[in-house]
Amino acid sequence: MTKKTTYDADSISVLEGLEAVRKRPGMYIGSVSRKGLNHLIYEIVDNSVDEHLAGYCSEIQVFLEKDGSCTVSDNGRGIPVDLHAKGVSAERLVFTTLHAGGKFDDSVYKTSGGLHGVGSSVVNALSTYLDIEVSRDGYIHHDHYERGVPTIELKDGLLPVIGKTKATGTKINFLPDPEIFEKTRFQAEEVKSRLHETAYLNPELTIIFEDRRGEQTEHVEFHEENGIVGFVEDLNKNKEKIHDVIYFKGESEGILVEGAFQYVNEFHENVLGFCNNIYNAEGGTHLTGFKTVFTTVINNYARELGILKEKDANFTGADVRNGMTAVISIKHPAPRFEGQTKTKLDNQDASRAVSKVAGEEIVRYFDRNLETLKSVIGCAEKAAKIRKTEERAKTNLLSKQKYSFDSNGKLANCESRDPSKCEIFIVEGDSAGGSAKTARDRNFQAILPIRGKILNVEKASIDKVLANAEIKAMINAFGCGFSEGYGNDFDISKLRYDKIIIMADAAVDGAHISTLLLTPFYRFMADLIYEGHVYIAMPPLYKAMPARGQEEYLYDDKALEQYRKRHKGSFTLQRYKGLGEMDPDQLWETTLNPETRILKRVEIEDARMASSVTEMLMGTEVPPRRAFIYEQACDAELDV
Ligand code: 0RA
Repeated sequence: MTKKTTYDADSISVLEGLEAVRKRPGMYIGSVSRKGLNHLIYEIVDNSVDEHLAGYCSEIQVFLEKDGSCTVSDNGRGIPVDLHAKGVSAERLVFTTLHAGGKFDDSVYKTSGGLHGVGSSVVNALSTYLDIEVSRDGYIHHDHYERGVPTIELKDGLLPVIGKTKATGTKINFLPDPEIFEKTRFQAEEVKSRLHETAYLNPELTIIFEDRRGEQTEHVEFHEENGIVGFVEDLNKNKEKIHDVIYFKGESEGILVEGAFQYVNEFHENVLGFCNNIYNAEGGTHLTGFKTVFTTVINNYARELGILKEKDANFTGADVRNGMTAVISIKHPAPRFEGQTKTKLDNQDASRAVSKVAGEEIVRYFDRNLETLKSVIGCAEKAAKIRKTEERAKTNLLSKQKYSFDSNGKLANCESRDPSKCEIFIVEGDSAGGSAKTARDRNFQAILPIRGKILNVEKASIDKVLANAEIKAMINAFGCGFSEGYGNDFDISKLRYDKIIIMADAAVDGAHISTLLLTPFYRFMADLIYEGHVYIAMPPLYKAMPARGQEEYLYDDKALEQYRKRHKGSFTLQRYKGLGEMDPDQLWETTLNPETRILKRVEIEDARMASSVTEMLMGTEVPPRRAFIYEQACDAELDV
């Protein structure tokens, strides 16, 4: 369980000033894209959750305000405001010094330790303003900062009091700094999803969310009495369930372990790991502990029941998790993280503890619920069968693939063989494909036209998927193979193109085409997305030709609206119905030329709450190269 020690001078170690945070924001919040922006909210909320875990806070409110700011308030004890050893209010130190945070120790202030658990001071540094009210000891204490710098003068080191109150709690209102963030509009859906998840992991907590930015305020309350059982139920809603959710809980080596799982009639697994309420995107020791013991348990039962005969090989781990949705949540007193994004739990004792608790509890359950056990083993049998078919399919594909790159049907490859310079455009439709082939710079741009409806692979079995010509063409062209739940033959180092760019008509809603095209990427080549290689081209919807002045391409209706406001004189408007309508020069200028085009990079924003694959995929805009280099140059300058 998370423990709070007493709050004293030593518990906050001053590492560096907030200047460092503004210079290299990415180091502290991951990125300055929308993901990083939303992260500001989580940093503040996580502190309130810690106060809940300490036993003092039952409700947290998160409001997205009309002015673009966010208010997070809780009914905890309130951040201490008394005089700190350094002669200023403790609150000041919390917001102006970079403390080690839970990443390095189990300090007072931050126990959980997640991706970038450095907390309040980072949010403060990256906000145009941050306003705080602490209700404690009968008074409301007030403080205010601008870009991390306090603007209120302390009296004898103490904060001004702006009112009386019987309540206790902390209220923080902050506005993200547009000098730092590419986008400053919080994404309500993403924030709600994360808050909902927090509610599942803390069944006694209520989280109230309001989006006050629109005409009407959206008000949502998250309270999930059933905890992670409800979480699994929600992840599986709209799916064909094979049995009721199985729940287990226990303690070992001072680590609290909790798990819930349920099988559905699908061909993949979804096993999520949390440590101290923080999602571990890269998994880690808690998950390996669970997976290992689960595989052993199921194989033992399968042999005991005679489902696996002596001559049969064991089910693989992936076999036994076929169709499984699981949430494993542990509370660890001193978590350590590793991996590319520091979200992979690294403590060996976590593996032992989960393995012990899950092993004992799952056997206890299955001993009493043989029918459920049999249907779970049924899923493993199905998976094993498919795995064998797949292994055959894969051998076939790979042997065909060997020399098929250049003779790959309609692929118009580029001349360069240096993957770092190459791009491949996936173009829907033969006519658009033809225009793109004429318009491209064949030196570094390849075109792969694909036709019509590509198979919906979310549901299809692997051999069907591999029989699909369009998907095969993509796998062949990219050159890195593919991975599926049952094995991993994907090798990103073999990728032949730095950018894979999906190009579809502007008129078609980007999200719509992404649905079918991105699903196979996500399912078989997820690393392409995780490593930022997948883009969506943004062809313009209109061309505005004024009587006097420059022609301008407009990328959506909003741009047109703005153009109308901006542009008083008369102008001719050309609307492009499809890519095929543009002449090669226009296509080059608007969609292909790195100097002038706009791309959206596909990101997996929130892989856990989404009920279908496509909801997870979102775009962030990548400006034309010139603007991009300019931004990089700014960064470089700041990076000294
Ligand atoms: C340190 C000590 C105490 C409370 C908190 C931190 C605290 C921090 C935050 C951040 C957001 N909401 C919060 N609520 C409380 C307890 C001090 C005491 O009363 O002994």
